[in-house]
Amino acid sequence: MTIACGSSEPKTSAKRPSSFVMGLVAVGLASVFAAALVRPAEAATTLTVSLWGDMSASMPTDDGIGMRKSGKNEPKPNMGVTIYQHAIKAGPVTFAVTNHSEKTIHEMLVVPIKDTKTALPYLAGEHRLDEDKIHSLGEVSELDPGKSGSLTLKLKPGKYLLACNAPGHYAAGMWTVLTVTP
Ligand SMILES: [Cu+2]
Repeated sequence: MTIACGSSEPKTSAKRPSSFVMGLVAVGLASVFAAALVRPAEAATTLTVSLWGDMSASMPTDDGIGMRKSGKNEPKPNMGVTIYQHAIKAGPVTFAVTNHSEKTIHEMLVVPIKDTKTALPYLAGEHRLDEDKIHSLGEVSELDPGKSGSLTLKLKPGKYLLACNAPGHYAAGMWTVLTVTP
């Protein structure tokens, strides 16, 4: 008993300062990590965007949001916009866009949308979205095959349509939806 007490006492007294030091180190590390985490959040998020596909004879013409008669609202894989992150944090976003088609010029518009069911203003005669009414925030326009371009926007939380508005391309399924979280 006595021996156990005697031997445990120095241990306890030695523990106090060391755990205090450990605590300080932990607080120090935490603030270093906090600082490291805050900075990238303030820098622009980079979103890689791939535009792909070429026109074909059997191009569907009702694949835009809310346009397909079947009610199904997934783009068919004739041409498309592919992103590798479907949800990102609000703030500055750099869209790094590459046209991976073989022979077709594509572009990318960024359009705020309320939901993914409502059809957007569409010029049926011109086979494209009505850019006077959709309020695109910006675009990477007319990329030749193999070319890249970029666009940086400050995005608020919400849903955004990334679409190509070359005639026929949106209706052929050339769009995707990006969610921006608070
Ligand atoms: Cu296109």
